[in-house]
Amino acid sequence: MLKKFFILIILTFILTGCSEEEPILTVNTEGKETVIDAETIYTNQEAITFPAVVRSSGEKPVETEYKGIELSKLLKSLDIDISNYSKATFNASDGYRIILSVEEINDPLNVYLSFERDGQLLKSKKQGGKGPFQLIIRRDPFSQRWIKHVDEIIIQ
Ligand SMILES: Nc1nc2c(c(=O)[nH]1)N[C@H]1C(S)=C(S)[C@@H](COP(=O)(O)O)O[C@H]1N2
Ligand SMILES: [Mo]
Repeated sequence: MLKKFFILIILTFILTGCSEEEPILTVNTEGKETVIDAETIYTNQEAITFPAVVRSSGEKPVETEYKGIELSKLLKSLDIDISNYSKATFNASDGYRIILSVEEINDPLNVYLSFERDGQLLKSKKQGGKGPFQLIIRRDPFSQRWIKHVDEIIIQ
């Protein structure tokens, strides 16, 4: 009886330790906040796969396949019109931040919100990954602006 009780306690600890919060992304336009849940992103009709070369510091370049949604199309699918704004600030959970111009975001086949790499969902920072969402800028080959763990977009 006591043994079962201890096993239960240990299991509870393991399970709460492994449980991850559901990934979300918020988009802010003039104080109006849109919260996008993971399902909306994972099941988006505009998601495509595309090749990219990943250059991580201290490692050889690796050819990979990402799955993601072109950011301009994601915003359109959410009825967020950015045409009257000039820039977007992307914030990551580790404090990293980048700014892109609206022109750059609207530049075709360039800026993607990715959630999968080589068929695997991107892992969170806590799980040792670069996700759950990573911005991929295909025309930025050195990837400094491929912001990992992006969780907030502010349109200004
Ligand atoms: N959130 C976040 N994204 C980031 C960074 C970071 O420190 N934090 N570093 C950038 C830089 S300088 C590079 S070169 C790429 C590569 O990161 P990696 O070495 O993990 O592949 O991520 C970019 N995106
Ligand atoms: Mo870097």
